Amino acid sequence: MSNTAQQNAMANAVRSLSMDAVEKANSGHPGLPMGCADIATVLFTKVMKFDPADAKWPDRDRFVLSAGHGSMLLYSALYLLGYADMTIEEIKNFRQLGSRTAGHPEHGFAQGIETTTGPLGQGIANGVGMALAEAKLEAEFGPDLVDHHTWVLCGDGCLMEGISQEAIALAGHLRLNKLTLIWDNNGITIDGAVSNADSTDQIARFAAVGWNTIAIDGHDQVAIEEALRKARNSDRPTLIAARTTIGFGAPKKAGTEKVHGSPLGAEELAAAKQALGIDYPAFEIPADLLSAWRAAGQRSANVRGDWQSRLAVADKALASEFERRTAGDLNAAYAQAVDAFKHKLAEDKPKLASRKSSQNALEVINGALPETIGGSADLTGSNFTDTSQTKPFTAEDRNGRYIRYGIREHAMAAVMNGIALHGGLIPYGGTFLTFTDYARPAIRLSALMEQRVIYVMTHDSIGLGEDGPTHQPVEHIASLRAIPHLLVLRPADATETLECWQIAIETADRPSILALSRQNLPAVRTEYVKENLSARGAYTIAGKEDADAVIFATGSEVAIAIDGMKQLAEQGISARVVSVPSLELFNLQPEDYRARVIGKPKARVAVEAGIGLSWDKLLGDRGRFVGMHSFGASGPIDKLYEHFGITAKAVVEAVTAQL
Ligand SMILES: Cc1ncc(C[n+]2csc(CCOP(=O)(O)OP(=O)(O)O)c2C)c(N)n1
Repeated sequence: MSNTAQQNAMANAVRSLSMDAVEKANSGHPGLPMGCADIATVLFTKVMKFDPADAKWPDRDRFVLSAGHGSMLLYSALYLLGYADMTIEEIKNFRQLGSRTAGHPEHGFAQGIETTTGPLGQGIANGVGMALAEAKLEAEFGPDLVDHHTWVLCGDGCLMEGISQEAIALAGHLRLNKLTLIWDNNGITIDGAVSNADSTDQIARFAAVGWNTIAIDGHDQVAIEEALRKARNSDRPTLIAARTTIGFGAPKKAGTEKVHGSPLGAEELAAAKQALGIDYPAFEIPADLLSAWRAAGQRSANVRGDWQSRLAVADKALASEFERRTAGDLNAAYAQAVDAFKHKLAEDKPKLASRKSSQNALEVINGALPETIGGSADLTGSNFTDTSQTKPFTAEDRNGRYIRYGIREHAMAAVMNGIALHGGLIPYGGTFLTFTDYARPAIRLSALMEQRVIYVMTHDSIGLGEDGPTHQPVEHIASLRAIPHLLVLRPADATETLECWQIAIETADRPSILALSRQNLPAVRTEYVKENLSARGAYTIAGKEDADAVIFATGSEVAIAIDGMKQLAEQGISARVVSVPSLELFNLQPEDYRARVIGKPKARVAVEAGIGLSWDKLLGDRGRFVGMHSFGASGPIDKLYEHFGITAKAVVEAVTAQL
């Protein structure tokens, strides 16, 4: 077989498996895998650096299938390359419950799936985060240990999504030259021709944000290889616009939306196989083809061996730090530093906005942990996300550890996902809590992928004052609590803020949102306690165990609840205040602890300057909620709390109404 014929046959193996798997599942997207099979064949068998024998090798190239609906492209390649957990059985079980081959690629389901994709455009931003992490770690550990490339394959849909603009503009600005975006330029989406809805000159668009651009025929494997190699040596991120035919090979459906997201059907499938020269049965890749793919899978084994040798002879301290960082473990200095700081807070009892307490905690954490990489979506001076250690990461200086994300909340969150997925770094980033709405799709994916991404969300209530209802979160905390696996942390004072930071840093498999106040908060925790009480989710902060009333409160409202408790005492009514920095963590506590904290009071009240949705369970039928029932308003903070009835007096009334 000629070289060209062999390469075509290898690409057809991807097409064959993809067509068959979609057909068997009677569900899925054959168009993209068939259209991008040539690209995948060249990328995986000739250009990319990876080793199925050690899928997590830290210096592997990363591949992101941003157009996640084309998942069979990735699954076929992983099987053909010899990833142990991507068996032919998994391919046959495409889209079945419990299989590794989910409808869209899910991180953690199989080796070689670097990120969960499906919501279009996210993968582009994840790739930016991975390339950013690579550049930062290369600067820190040197190219002997860190020198790899990030490849992202996207479709027209990814490029239409707004997040793509945020992400590519950031990548161009930061000159992330080890990032290549291959655009499956097939001119088709679900509703038909791209031209029905879009007429962007994508080449001009990418050039405008500082990218190198290359346009090729995406079925010409020689041109593909040349473009990929050029991209790898570029001084800027590169767009490869690869003109392809969706469903390549399907005689009637190729080039149309009919092949985007439905099985070909028996007749068209047989005709496609005939047209492509695929003469072997479904799921049975001939031995010579499979061994050619498997050999390609082994290509970088020596490169990995050389890398391991370099790690073995590297400076001992550098190598062990590299290993700690890639494992995601914390160092001993961190635990000592935060405990010392906790002692200091108990002594000082500072009255500070929790956003300021957060910055103080971060100063200590960043001092101990070089792996934190901070940033803000242009609100650094409000979020207080910078510390003395955080000089900016820029196109010129890769040693910095602060990302100026610009006004790009959505990309910030998805880039942080990419950084976390890459490994070796712990990303945190800030904006106003109300703008979590602008980042929510990526926050949801942080949670779905179980990544340690830390969202520093300040200005967490009407307490922000004069900026008014556009900026005042009301439903946000409740709606974020609705995202499974996300930790929502709302600390009441400086000590709780430190504890919440500890939770966020020490929880390697969950993202955290820190909801922080703009306004000053008095110290409500005045004694040093070694245990991280916030990690219990909720605990009694004031009052006696057998009190008649229990007042649950979070963040800035804990002090109001304590005032209410004191006023109740003057009336001879005993009350207890429970601080609830995290409802999620409280729900995870053993039943006896929960029962003890909740108690059997005659009156139950919850106080939170947001909507009451989260509190129904703790309040039961009779309990009362003191909080927001509408949007906020523009005005000074004390007037707003009064106006919306979030006061100690309101707490007292809510209690007495139940007695
Ligand atoms: C955020 C988001 N919106 C909508 C969808 C549903 N969707 C999946 S694929 C697709 C069309 C994508 O077109 P294109 O990227 O050109 O893919 P191709 O048709 O070439 O496979 C749409 C709208 C999605 N997955 N994510």
